[in-house]
Amino acid sequence: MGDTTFFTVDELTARVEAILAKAGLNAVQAGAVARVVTAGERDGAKSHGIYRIEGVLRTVAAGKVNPNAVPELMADDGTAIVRVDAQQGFSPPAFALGLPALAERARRLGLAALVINDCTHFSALWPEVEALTGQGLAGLAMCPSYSTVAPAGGNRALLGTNPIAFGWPRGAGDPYVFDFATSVAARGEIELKRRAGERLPEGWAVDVDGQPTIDPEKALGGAMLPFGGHKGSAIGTMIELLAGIMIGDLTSREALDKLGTTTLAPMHGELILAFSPKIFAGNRAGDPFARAESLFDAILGQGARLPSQRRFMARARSKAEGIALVSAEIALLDRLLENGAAT
Ligand code: NDP
Ligand code: PYC
Repeated sequence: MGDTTFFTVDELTARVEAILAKAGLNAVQAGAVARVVTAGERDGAKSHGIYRIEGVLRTVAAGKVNPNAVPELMADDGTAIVRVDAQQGFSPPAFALGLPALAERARRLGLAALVINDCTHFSALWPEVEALTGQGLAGLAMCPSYSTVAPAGGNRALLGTNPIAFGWPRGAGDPYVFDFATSVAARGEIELKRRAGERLPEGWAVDVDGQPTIDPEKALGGAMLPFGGHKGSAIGTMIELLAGIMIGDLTSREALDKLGTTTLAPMHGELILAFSPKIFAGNRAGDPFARAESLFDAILGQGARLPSQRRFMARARSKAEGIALVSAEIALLDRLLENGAAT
């Protein structure tokens, strides 16, 4: 395609990092944020790729995130819980800081948790669980967001889009990973449809009066719906409890009250659990990794695909050909470097 330019991961990371550094982020923040944004583009996960940079810059310009934050690892309190204070910076550098201690404790104890407090959060969660599977561990990550989702049976925004991600290691192969919002779709998907002038599928959202809508503008002004009715609603509520209230951090409603807008990235906490399948299996019969492979084979044997398969294929394509950006996306990067975010 004549409209497309290809970048290596290093080239795109450097380009994004330059935009973030010019906007005032220190090296710790700019580097970690640039890596997750670039990973989103590399994996064809557009709703959390370069489209997110503008929101990051707006949040910095509004003074709602600390661009100079250096996250702090709290002293070991003898429990299975590793704590990182993000110092009101973005979540990716806080996770990077906590990961070694989380993995070490999970390998030693079988189960460990990483609590990140006071982080500004805009990213996908698969980077977290994939980092754990890369160390032979299973992982579960979750966080609130800001209230944009009505509980099942309700009609006003209360819960967040509250993502949850799980990863299981598969040796040298790609891990089993799923990562999704507990709303019907991520809010980023609705924003991308608005920009593209597309309508929403039925059942995604209600307008400000609580009436069903397929208009992205009205959906953004109203409330999104949980996936799977009462089931998604309950999982979204669990995330508010575990990754908000239990870790002494903000719920989605509190995060929105504090921020006052959905146009900036919210500040709250994140919870990541790490499991050692070997320790959990103990002396029980059967190797857990081999048994997992037979489960995956049975799923694939029915013609189904595993979650993240599309993403891993996009990653392989990006590795072989480079990360493809169209001219409008390159113009966006140029504009953000030149002028920062439109206010
Ligand atoms: P999707 O509904 O697109 O679902 C994503 C997951 O389901 C992926 O693991 C995907 O794999 C898998 N999947 C999709 N279709 C199939 C299929 N047919 N068979 C098997 N697996 C399938 O995601 P969402 O829109 O809900 O969320 C997108 C992203 O937004 C997530 O990464 C999430 O973390 C992020 N998010 C972040 C928030 C935050 O506050 N930080 C809030 C909400 C969402 P594949 O990728 O291979 O298609
Ligand atoms: O896509 O729903 C979303 C989202 C909210 C905050 C970050 N991503």
